[in-house]
Amino acid sequence: TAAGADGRPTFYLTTAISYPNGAPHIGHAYEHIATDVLARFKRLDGFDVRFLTGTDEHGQKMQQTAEKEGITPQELADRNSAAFQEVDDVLGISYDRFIRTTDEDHLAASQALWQRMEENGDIYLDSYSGWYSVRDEAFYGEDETELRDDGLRYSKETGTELTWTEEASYFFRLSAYQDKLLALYDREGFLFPETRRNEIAEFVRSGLRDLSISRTTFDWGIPVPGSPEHVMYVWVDALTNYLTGLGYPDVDGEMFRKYWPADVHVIGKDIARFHSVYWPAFLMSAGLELPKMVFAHGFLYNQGEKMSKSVGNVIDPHALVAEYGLDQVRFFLLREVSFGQDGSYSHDAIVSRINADLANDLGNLAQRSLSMVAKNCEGQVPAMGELSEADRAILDAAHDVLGPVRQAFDDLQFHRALEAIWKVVADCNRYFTAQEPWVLRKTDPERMRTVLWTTLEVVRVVALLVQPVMPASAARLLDVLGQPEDRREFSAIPQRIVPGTELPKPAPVFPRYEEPEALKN
Ligand code: ME8
Repeated sequence: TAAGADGRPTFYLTTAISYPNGAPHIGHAYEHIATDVLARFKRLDGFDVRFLTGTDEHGQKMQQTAEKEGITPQELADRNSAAFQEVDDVLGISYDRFIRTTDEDHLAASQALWQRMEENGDIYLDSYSGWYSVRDEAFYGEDETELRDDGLRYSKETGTELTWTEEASYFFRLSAYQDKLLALYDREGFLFPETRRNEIAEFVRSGLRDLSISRTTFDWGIPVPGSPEHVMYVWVDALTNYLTGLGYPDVDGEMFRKYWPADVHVIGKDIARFHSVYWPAFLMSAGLELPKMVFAHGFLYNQGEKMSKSVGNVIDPHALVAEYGLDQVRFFLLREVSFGQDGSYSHDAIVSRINADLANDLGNLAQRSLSMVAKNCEGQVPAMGELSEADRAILDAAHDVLGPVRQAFDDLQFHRALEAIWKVVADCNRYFTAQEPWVLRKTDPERMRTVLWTTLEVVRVVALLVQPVMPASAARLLDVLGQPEDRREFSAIPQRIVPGTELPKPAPVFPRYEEPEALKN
């Protein structure tokens, strides 16, 4: 990783940019939350982070949706891009820039990238005839399509309807990059998880056709330099957003030098091909460094069912947050689903995580220890006496967990990181119960104080570590532990909780979820 001016290592991460042709749903929320958690983790771990997200506003899908609604594509984009930004705010997404592909600087960046690829001899004019899915904004080869009983042709992979398209088009010499791409997957992995990489490598090995990269039958897009009757294929412009976000084409600019290449593009599995085949090929053509990692997460389903407007089971992130609380939703999504696999959302699953993991395990541990301290230690962090073997074991477990947690974050295995932290919580609950500080209160007050100090110290470490996932709840927990703002980064983990620290009145941080009366019967 490159180091910034102040010596801190840099970390540049991005989400996919969403199509604002409809309202944001829980699938978008999932991706943005996961990426946000990684951004927050890296900041707390001493990195100079840049986090980009936004909306992908061009293309035929946007144009068609706007026509149906009787508004201009720009009006549609304005309205829905605002809705996406609002959801990001509700979800606490700590992005540094929300890019819109209709932003002025993005036009310049896309045209500059096009020109670099053209100068490299990778762009030529021809005509395209073939199948196009407006829903997927993707071209499909004949072998990737199927004719159904209704007489229409569909994508085998995504099931979306296809239209026959014939038009003058510029092409990108994708076929020239086959070997380089295969070498990339072999050498660096590049695309994760591995199952996705194997699929993509298989696709590339089976032979790459040159890619149609401009359209002439509609005009909602970025004009091709020198040929304004062509607009760029929306994916060319969309992928370029990752460069625009750093000031491209100013490659000598501070931001670009500092943060490019990206450390990770977080995307969903349905757009792995665009990010791991087209994108690295474009970058190689333009002579730019490649991102270090593309991570394709799985899809989120509603109780195992695909969410769709027609089924009426699309989940609105606002409703979810209003019902369960933001940190609860963030925790649930990352703890419940193995990142990279598909996952399912259900009311029962989220309630069970809230009540078991949060209220019972972490909430009770904090509440039990803090209320004993409030009653028996004058509301101050007690002084510890000599540490027993049991004390040392649980303290070591807490302090040593940062290593595996950091590794899990570097692998984007958020569920593993949380699993490791909750193992410490479970061990500490067992420790607390076994030590019986409520008995020691009468028999050996010094020993009681040592047990309470030890428990507070473990809770402090856990609170520090869960900040990226549950920023507000962790902050409240650190407040009731009397931790100053400047001791909340991971570098503070080895600095033990200071005896004598004044503690505010303890207040429960993780309430149980109670079923509303109406739902009980
Ligand atoms: O694909 N579960 O935009 P998009 C999990 N504009 N993730 C989901 C999901 C679900 N049910 N549904 C969608 C696009 N996603 C392009 C991206 S990037 C240069 C251009 C994910 O609005 C999806 O996989 O259709 C993608 O990563 C993101 O949401 C935006 O999807």
